[in-house]
Amino acid sequence: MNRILITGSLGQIGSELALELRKRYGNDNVVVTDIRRVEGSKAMESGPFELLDCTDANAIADLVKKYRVDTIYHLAAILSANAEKNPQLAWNININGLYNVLEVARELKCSVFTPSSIGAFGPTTPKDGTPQDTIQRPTTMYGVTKVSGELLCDYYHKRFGVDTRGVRYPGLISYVAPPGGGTTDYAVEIYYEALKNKKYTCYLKKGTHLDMMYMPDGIKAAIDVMEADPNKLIHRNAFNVTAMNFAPEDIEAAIKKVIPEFTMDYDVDPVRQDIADSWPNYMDDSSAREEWGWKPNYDLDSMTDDMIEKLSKKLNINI
Ligand code: NAD
Ligand code: AKB
Repeated sequence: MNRILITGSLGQIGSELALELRKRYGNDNVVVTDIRRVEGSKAMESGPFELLDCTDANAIADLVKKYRVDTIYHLAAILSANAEKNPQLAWNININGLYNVLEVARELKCSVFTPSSIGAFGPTTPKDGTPQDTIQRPTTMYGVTKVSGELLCDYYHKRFGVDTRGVRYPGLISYVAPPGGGTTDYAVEIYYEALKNKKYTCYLKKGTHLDMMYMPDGIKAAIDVMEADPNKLIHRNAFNVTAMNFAPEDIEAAIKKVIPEFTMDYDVDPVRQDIADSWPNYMDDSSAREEWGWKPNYDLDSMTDDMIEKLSKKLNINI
């Protein structure tokens, strides 16, 4: 793996994944693309950047040829809460965008990383210790596109031999780029509000347990699964991966250990609550652990310490 192209690179994951990939493979070997520019973005400014709309298959193929790309990290997507606001747009970007990437990969012989999500599960999925292979009947457009994407990636591997790989991410928590309109965004916003205002109003209700992960572990998962020995992989796409699971009151308590005056109240958003209620409480990620050695480094307390340290520097706030 030498020449990499990332779609949707200026979002929450890409802004950090691009920098880590450039550190490992060299700035010029990682082409950062997005449908928009983000002024001041290190990912955009530290190496080649191109505007790219993933619904334009020819434009993807042109860039893959121009930079002699052999690996695509396909991150462009519409996340769960935004997908419920505009399901037609979500279908177009999440499905047609992925189809275009897979077709280009088939023709030009690239490997492809595609993230799925805990959103690929639904209310009839076993909620506790959700198995790797289980019932997937999601009730959101995001979930419908994620299950379809998982199947499409498996199909392109089986039918055409494309080296497709991926993980089912839980909610990701980070301080570099803001989250892009998901249901788990509260677990990022809470740190910003704790530092800025010492209080936060949560849109999910007490007791809503969801899997979560700190971004350094999310980046590690993406790179590790792409570098895994293919002979050891029984699954290829959509590996359950998790690092911690908590409800809003648990993250409140973790923040209070560092910022004792922090308080939280609730004003529940029924749309995002419904989405969260349809997702697992926690997944079983033993397939990822067994097949490619997945192991996260951060739990809730170590993530909270690091988030508060990094974010207070970024926001120039003394605690
Ligand atoms: P994000 O919303 O932060 O970033 C997505 C990026 O895609 C944005 O920069 C946006 O400008 C770009 N984009 C939108 N439409 C595009 C188009 N037509 N062509 C090209 N780019 C386009 O999302 P993210 O959090 O970085 O997520 C990346 C992937 O990981 C998605 O597939 C998402 O479903 C998945 N995922 C994310 C999380 C999470 O918590 N962040 C969890 C599970 C799965
Ligand atoms: C979202 O909430 O939509 C994402 C995800 C878990 O897929 N963070």
